Amino acid sequence: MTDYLAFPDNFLWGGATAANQCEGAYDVDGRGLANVDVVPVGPDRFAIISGQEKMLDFKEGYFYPAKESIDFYHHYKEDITLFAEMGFKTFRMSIAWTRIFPKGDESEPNEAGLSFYEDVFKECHKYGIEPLVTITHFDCPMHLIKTYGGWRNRKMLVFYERLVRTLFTRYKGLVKYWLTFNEINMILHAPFMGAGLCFEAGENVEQTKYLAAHHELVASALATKIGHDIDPDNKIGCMLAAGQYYPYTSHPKDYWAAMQSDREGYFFVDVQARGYYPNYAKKYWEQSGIDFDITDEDLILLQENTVDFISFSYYSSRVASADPKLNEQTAGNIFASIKNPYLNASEWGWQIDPLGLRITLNAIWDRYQKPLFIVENGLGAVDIPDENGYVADDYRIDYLRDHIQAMSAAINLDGVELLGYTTWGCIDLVSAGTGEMQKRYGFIYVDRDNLGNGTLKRTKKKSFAWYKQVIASNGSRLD
Ligand code: P53
Repeated sequence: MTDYLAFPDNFLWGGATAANQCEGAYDVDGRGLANVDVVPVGPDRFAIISGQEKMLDFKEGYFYPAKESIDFYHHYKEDITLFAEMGFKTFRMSIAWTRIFPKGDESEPNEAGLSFYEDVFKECHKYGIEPLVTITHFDCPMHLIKTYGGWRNRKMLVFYERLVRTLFTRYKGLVKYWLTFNEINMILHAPFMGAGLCFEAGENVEQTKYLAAHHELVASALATKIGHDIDPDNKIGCMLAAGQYYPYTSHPKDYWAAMQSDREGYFFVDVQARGYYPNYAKKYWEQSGIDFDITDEDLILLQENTVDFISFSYYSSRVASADPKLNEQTAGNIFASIKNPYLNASEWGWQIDPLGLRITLNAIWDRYQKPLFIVENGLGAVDIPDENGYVADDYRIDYLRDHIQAMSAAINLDGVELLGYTTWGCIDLVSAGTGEMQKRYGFIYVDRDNLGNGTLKRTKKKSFAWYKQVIASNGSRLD
């Protein structure tokens, strides 16, 4: 009989963060400025992260939450101790490119930045925690944006190659699990955040986005090659913002709309996992007049350097419709989705769908048959501490329990191969979408508000003890 709640012995339980959303110390030890630093909290944020409004420097009258964030830079020992107390097997984090190459195009790296991450990795290993490192989590050095136009420029490949070669060489033996680009499909939805792109009036935005995507895909293959060359033990993965699209009705046109929306994301993984551009993409470019240079060397690189595993974030399923009127209502969200009448939503309107995680796991597994890794999942919510500073976040426990059950079903009942699970924002951090601090995901509360007030004190929430028990029981105790 199948044990419904069994997880593989070496299953990698843990939590996930990203440099710009937790480190702070934006100008410390030689760090340079990046796109992710100059995106403020507030109503302009969406226009800026999507490249419609240019903000290439700090401006008076705005608050920039990434400058200080939760100051993981100076608290990492304390924070990793807490992760260890929960029993983390892995900790997902990202490297700030501008700590290693402050401008991006230098020939020599910044030693202070390199040694910071070395210390962090060593601290993880002290507790038997395996680092899972995202090389690029939405960040692009500002100098590369101003001078070269971000990922629309092929020269980015040279700078990225220098970055990854430096990282793989320096951290050989300390890091084994790597992700090349966080949510690579974000290029299409928030291109300033995803690829350092701002658009000029009259520019063919779609063409530029796919050109930048091509450069990132080649860069990802290059990183995979270099990573394997430097250490054959390295496991290198891609990363997709996932969440299956459902058709709004059973009308075939709605099913078709859902399939097309799914392909916008799978397009990237099709290349990274299979090694070549899918026909539907080539045909779409042809029909939309999108045309850019792809060299034979690029095609060979893509073909020969597919990823070892596929990682993804999952917060919610999505809904697509062929009706343009319905689609209009969702404009302004990073991922367009019509409200699903069968699901409840978070305070930020993200629909809660644990079965959707099982569906998504199966869809990706069926498509690629490569090991999967859920590297983000969780509930962003307003937490209200009681008079002792304690947060009883049963709503978060419920969300995670339901998703862990769905994951277990995918493994045990469907035969999906899954390497691990890292919940998003295991310690409260700044939201990527809104820049708010009060959209919290953590097991650990951090005393800081949307405008940067607070002591940065860390306090365990109710979910802290709960997740500790989940990990200690290898997923069999979810009560
Ligand atoms: P926040 C939108 C939709 C799906 C994933 O998001 C997304 C986003 C961006 O908002 O990004 C990932 O913080 C991303 C993380 C991010 C997390 O989801 O807006 O990889 O950096 O923080 C959650 O609630």
